[in-house]
Amino acid sequence: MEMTLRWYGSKFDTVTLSQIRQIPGVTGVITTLYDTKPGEVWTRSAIAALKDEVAAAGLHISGIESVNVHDAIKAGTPERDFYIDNYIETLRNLGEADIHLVCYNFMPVFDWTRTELARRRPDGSTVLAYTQAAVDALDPERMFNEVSANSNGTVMPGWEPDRLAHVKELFELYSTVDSEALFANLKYFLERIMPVCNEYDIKMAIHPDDPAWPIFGLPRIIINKENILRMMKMVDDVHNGVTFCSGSYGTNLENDLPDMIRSLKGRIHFAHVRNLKFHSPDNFEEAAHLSSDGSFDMYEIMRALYETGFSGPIRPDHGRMIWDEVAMPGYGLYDRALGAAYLNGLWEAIDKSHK
Ligand SMILES: [Mn+2]
Repeated sequence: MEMTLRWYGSKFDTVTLSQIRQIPGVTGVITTLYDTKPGEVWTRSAIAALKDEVAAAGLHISGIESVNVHDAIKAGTPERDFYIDNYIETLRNLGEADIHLVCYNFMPVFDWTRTELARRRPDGSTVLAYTQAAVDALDPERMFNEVSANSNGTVMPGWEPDRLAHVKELFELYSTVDSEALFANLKYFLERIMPVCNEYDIKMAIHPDDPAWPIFGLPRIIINKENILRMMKMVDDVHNGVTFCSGSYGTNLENDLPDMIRSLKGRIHFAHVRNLKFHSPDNFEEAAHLSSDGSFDMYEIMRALYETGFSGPIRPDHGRMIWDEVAMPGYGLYDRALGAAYLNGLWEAIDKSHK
């Protein structure tokens, strides 16, 4: 595995590449062209500039998170072929730049959803949190407003203010899309992009839906072992793979995370490893990465990745806000750096115990 950190680009991130370079064991970044819109072609010059900037800091691009999928593709509207052609062109441009990993998600309308962006924990840190009761009490428009008002001046991925203006239209777009239709639209998309992925050896890594159940009446399919195995089989190509995100699949306590990792052997191309603390099955918050601070056995998660021969990039995921840092919720420097050091320590111990 390679330890990495997500970085949104110098225009958007409070964390600098030179800070990332000083986290022990971190050699790459997972990044994106954050100001491109879903459906837009990523130009070769923009990709080259990003690559050069990262290289100048002594790091490299380990993968892209994300190339977002346009809603026309997810909803299967007549315009989808136009947007898939653009997606293919972006993949070709990334392949030409020697970039071989692309994370994406197939969630309708919303990216990951939390109902609190700064819940205070007993140690004084603040974390992202979720309660089903709060989602049930909110409508989607209010949700958008609250997220953008509490993001410390940053733009949260998937919660870009310009999407708010279209939230009603977006819901209309999905009014006839159930989970079977969403599966069919995903299959159509994957079958069309697999040739270019094979040509350039680009591993597509779908991110799970978060939380791992339908919200606001919208279907969600990348939520459990049964569905992800169905997706792997429906387009059975190694380039159709998975981002294993412990914090997203882990939102559903019925998901056995190490068992899921083992069942996806060879198809996990990217891993997000983080911990959650549950107060009840539908009230959880994001803990420190350390096992004892949350509800997951992080050693067993890392061991399952190790024993299935995982060789892709791994990154700590949402961190707590600590030591008075002001940053995008979940994406500060300090707690993610602690997470990277901890995950590296687990990996070293597992590696040595296998020798
Ligand atoms: Mn994730």
